[in-house]
Amino acid sequence: MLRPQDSSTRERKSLNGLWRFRLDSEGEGRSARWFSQPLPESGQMVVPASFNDIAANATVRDYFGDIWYQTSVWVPLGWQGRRIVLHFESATHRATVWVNDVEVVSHEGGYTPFEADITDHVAPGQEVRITALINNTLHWQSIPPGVIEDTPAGKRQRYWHDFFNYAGIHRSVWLYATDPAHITDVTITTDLDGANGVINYTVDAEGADDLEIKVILRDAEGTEVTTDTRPSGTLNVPSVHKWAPGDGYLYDLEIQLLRGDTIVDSYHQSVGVRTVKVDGIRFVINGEPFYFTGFGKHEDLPVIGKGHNDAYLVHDFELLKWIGANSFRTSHYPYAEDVLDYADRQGIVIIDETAAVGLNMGLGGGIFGGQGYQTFSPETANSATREVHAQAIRELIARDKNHPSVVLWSIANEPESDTEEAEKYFQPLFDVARQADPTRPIGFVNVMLAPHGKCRVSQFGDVLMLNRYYGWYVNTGDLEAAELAWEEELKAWAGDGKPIIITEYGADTYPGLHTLVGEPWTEEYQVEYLDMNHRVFDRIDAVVGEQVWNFADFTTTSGIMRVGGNKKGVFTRDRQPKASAYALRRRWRKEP
Ligand code: GCB
Repeated sequence: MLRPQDSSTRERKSLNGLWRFRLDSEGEGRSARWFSQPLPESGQMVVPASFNDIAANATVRDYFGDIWYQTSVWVPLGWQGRRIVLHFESATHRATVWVNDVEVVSHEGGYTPFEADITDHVAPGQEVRITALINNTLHWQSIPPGVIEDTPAGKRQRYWHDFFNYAGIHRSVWLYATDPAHITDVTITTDLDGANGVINYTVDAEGADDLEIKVILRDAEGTEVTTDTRPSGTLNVPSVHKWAPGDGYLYDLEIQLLRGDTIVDSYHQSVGVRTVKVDGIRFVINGEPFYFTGFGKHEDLPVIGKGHNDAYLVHDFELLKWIGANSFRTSHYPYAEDVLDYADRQGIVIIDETAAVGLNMGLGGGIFGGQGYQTFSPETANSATREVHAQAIRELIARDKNHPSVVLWSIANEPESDTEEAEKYFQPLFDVARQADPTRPIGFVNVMLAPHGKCRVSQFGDVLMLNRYYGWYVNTGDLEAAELAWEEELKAWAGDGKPIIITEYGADTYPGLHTLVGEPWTEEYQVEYLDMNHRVFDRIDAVVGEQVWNFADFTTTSGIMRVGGNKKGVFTRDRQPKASAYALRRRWRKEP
């Protein structure tokens, strides 16, 4: 699915702004046909934003169930004879949408886009009512999973991931128009041939059998480099300006559908020419060994929760540059497409992750609340869950396949991986990912509970991604013992002969808390903890990356291990530096 854009033949209309809003705790709206009228007894809600923190109300914040959003929009008069599409960049965690009284689309999964061709249900020059029934409940067949428990105080939503279950319409909603004959998809892969670049492209189109195709490649200055007239082919780029970490150089591939001289559809796809591969214990970009520095991040902001915000997007990337980070992981779900587009342009490298987090009943207790479930079983995560997970992988790759910034797919974070059931669950999912993208390495993020020798899933990955908390969750406050234990485990993993990226290491740190001798929770301890980790990484050849947990403090469910959320940020939630930010800056920028 192509992201909506304006071009010489395409036009978008943003539906962002204030929408009518209503929680539906009894689940009565569907049978009462709330979509067929102005939403009764509604309030107002912001799109894009999570709804949770907007209302000053605990019931709204913790609400789970059906949620109604509704807006009205005038369909532009000029869209006569055009194909008209309604596009949601995401709705968390699932949605059904009506246009006036007609149900047009349903979608499962909170972090990937969906759309409906609504041409037959609207008329240019008329106002149309758009109603979205969002549902944010997590259950065993959702990704991420959760469960609703009956408690003496009523029903409660439980889940096993360490971030707040923000929900709503987090990203932009668009109406857009194209010609009935239109481009539906484009797939780009790139290669290098000495100093020259190679761009392989495939264009898919609908209703275009009698049309010609033209693709025009332009450089960043807009100068034409080459053209072609085949729906799929290879373009050669003499003396290519490569896309590289720190150098987000992009070419523009314009795809045109032509009837004679008339351009019927035009779509612009940016292209970064680069190669990625795993070579023994090296992670190689453009033939050069690459070392990841950076963070696991979250989409998490005051007031708007997981709502996308361009000011924070640009600011966060400025902070990445300030600190000398070259990469981050989209922990623990696909981020807004604006983020990926910006990473392409800024030359920031991305590990792109699905929302498969919390598939591990061995974790938790104090952090995530009561458990008592088995991760993989016919009643819990089962083959239906795996199909939803497979679809999440396909949708992530379909959405992000053309981003040069994305160099590695992460199909899950810290699932149970030390059991036969886990091995059976995951093996086919690696196949799904490889089939969807044969060009990029694939992996998953391993948890401390499945150390080397016990993990049965890491065998399927091209790289090893490890989350480890020596000196925090184990050997707490004893960095000497932590260093020994950590090095011993890492050496064992290094024996596998694959590149190792440390995708999480971190210590909760309450900003402003200081002790002369660093104690857990102080700014001093976070610095000493990171130093210890870095000593270990620097001694192990196979370590090709370090991503601190986390870029910034973020909101979680409440619990005795969390003080106003997870405080492992190197920056506070409002993006002020802790002492560790300066320490990392010195290391990553190699400044004294
Ligand atoms: C992890 C998880 C991450 C948590 C983090 C922590 O291993 O992947 O989601 O937030 O640990 O701080 O406990």
